[in-house]
Amino acid sequence: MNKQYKHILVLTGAGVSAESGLATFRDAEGLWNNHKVEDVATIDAFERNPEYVHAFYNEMKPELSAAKPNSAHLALAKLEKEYTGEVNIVTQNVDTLHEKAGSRKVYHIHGQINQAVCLNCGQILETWDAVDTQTVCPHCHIAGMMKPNIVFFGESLLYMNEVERLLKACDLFISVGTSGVVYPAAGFVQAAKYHGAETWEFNLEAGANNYLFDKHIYGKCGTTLPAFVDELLKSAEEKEKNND
Ligand code: BJW
Repeated sequence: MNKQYKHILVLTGAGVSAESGLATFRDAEGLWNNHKVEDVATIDAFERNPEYVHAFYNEMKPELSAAKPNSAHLALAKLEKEYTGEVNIVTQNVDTLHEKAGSRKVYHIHGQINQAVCLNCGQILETWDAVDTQTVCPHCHIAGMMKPNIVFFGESLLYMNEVERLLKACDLFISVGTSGVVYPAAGFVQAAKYHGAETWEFNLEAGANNYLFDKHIYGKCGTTLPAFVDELLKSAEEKEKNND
């Protein structure tokens, strides 16, 4: 690796948490295997049957709360800590494994499982406990208006102003463990490329938008990412030594 990057932007998807034992969405044993997407992951579903949607996400909480970061999450945290340039993570995941690994600059564009948002006042309630249609908002004190802070199909993504700024600024864009089918996240690579970034894909296999990447590293990211991060850090160290 002979280039020194100043702004690295990492987009992660469910595949980065697969080696922590968490199901992905679209693989054979995927998260939605026993559920219809339109029953649990759309804003219409929530409006139609909030009890059912709350129950689906409440059921997931204990597993996600207990999950431990794997070597891919740890490698990204190490990169943020030790790399001379800036490193930001934009994650589609609702788990908190990047934070558990020690990453600080993490943007959850599809929300977080351990949060609920009040549809009356916008207040975020942070909790690993179950939230339901009786839950009272701690801010406006109205009951029955809390929604899991998860971005459903048909809803706007979170932190998009920040993400647009990061996409313009980055000179290396890395995508890890995402199938590249859900927009607008699947289009971030195109935006980064348009603004001049080098683009790398880490996945088990080619994602739907793989033609937009300059480099492809196929294999389990728990193995490929630590090797990539070590190489990046080593090359930065050598450049510093040689005063390049
Ligand atoms: C490994 C690995 C290992 C495994 N190592 N790799 C433009 C064009 C077409 C449609 C649209 C568009 N713009 C908007 C839309 C509509 C829609 C959309 O994209 N639909 C498509 C599906 C067609 N998007 C939206 O509605 C978004 N909102 C929006 O755009 O608002 C404005 C708007 C609305 C309506 C119309 C137009 C504009 C919101 C999207 C919200 C997504 N939310 C979800 C989950 C919700 C609930 C839940 O958690 O249950 O977020 S969907 C789901 O998919 C979840 C994920 O974050 C997301 C992405 O999945 P991800 O992470 O890629 O997982 P997988 O399973 O698909 O892939 C895993 C990958 O890992 C695989 O490739 C494996 O190979 C790999 N892997 N193990 C490396 N060890």
